[in-house]
Amino acid sequence: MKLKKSFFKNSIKNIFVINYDVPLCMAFKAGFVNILGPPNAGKSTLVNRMLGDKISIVTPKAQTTRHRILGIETTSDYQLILSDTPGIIIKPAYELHKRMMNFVHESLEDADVLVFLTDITDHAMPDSSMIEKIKALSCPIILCLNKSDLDTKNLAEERKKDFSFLFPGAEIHVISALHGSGTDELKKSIIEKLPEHPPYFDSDQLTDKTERFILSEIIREKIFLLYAEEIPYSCEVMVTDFKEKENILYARAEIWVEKESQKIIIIGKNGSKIKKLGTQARTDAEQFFGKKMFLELYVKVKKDWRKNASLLNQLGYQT
Ligand SMILES: Nc1nc2c(ncn2[C@@H]2O[C@H](COP(=O)(O)OP(=O)(O)OP(=O)(O)O)[C@@H](O)[C@H]2O)c(=O)[nH]1
Ligand SMILES: [Mg+2]
Repeated sequence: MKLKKSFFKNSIKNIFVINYDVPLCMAFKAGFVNILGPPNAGKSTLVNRMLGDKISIVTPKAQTTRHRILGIETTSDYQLILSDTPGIIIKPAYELHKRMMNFVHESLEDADVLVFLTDITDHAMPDSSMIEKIKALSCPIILCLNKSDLDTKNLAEERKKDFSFLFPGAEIHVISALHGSGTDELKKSIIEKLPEHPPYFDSDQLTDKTERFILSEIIREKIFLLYAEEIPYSCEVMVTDFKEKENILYARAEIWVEKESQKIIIIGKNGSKIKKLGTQARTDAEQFFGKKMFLELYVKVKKDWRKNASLLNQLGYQT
């Protein structure tokens, strides 16, 4: 018996990968591999590396990822469902942070394999409630010490000892998600641990997210890279229009800020800053979607959106 091939939801390529015929036999493996860890540890970089496709944005600033984003790889033997998650926030300051942490807690609940990833040079250990939650899991736990390329003080052995003490028996990998060292071995070990299960998603699906979401994230990545201090954290992006006409994509997005003063900063002198933002976002979006794009950006003040439950609901942050 063969799985029915999925139909393309729309003609935009790249969200979907090549169709494989997946035999629905008992040896097929599928499972959720949920990647958790502190902000800035390299979780999104690792997901992109293991998928070989950029589905999650990466910046040098902490708290870049705000949602749970699935990256799916299907072969004739397995379906690997990687969950990128927001970095663990110990003391949530806003309702937004609480909603981000809901994605983390959800990821603890449905993991078939849990990957806890930290920066090898960061001596902070997970907080005690997170340790207890991870220890209580019945699924395999893999610890990853990332950024091994920055380990000039040979911290690996010491950090391995610390983590084996916290999670006795857990497998530990020392990797560099950025440069790819140790990531093939990690992926192999993860796949070995997947349970036998039929695929959860169509074999040609790369992510659970929509084109609108992907575009909003591309714009948000550019905001994180182009603006300083509190600006990236005060911004959210909502794509309000996304359509294709004669092989060209037309998209419109709103950048939400909390205050009028932030709107002025986003726009810049004579619109120079927002123009740069638009150009960079469009270039990346065209590469991702494989089509030319017209992108219109608008800046809107949505007072205290980070604290506003109904605006957060609208943005897809679950309660
Ligand atoms: N040197 C080095 N830098 C890395 C490595 N992995 C990730 N980074 C960098 O670390 C920064 C954060 O990476 P992300 O992948 O966004 O980290 P994250 O854990 O997803 O961060 P949040 O989404 O904020 O929780 C980026 O500048 C990455 O390029 C690595 O192996 N070595
Ligand atoms: Mg991230």
